[in-house]
Amino acid sequence: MAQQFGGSILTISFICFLLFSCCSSTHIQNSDNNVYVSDLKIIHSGYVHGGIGLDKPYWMDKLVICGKYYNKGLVVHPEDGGKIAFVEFLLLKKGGRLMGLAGWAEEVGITYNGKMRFRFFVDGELIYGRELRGEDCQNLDLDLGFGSVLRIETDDGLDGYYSDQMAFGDLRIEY
Ligand SMILES: [Ca+2]
Repeated sequence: MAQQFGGSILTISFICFLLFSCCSSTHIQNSDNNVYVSDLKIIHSGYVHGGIGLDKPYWMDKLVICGKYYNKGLVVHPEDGGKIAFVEFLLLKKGGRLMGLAGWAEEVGITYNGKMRFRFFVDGELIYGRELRGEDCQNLDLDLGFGSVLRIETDDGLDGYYSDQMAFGDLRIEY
């Protein structure tokens, strides 16, 4: 009886071990290899009009850039008056590449005939920056180096609030 009981405990333990191994490795694999910036901890931000758009803009439920819908991404719309909006994220670990697409987050009935700018910094050092027009799309594939804070800045491109709905589709770090 004791032997039977011991055998059952062993069997149950083994099944639990298999389940745990399976589920935890899948989870770790996903989070280790592909981390979305919108899921990272924000440690500092300012001058973001309407709030930081985590996976969607504040004005609608869908993030659409250059005609494509994104389930994950980031919208950093600067405050009017030439303000520089910024958001700082705590990186989970060193290294990796910043991937995604930069462009204008669409809004029905709003023109995109203007400019916007974005810049990425790692631990205060500029790693990439660009000016885009509203209809432009820019693929991103940037080496993050070994820093611990990713800072994203956006501004209106020095031509006022036209096309300053700066957004990043599928913005993620691949390790
Ligand atoms: Ca502008």
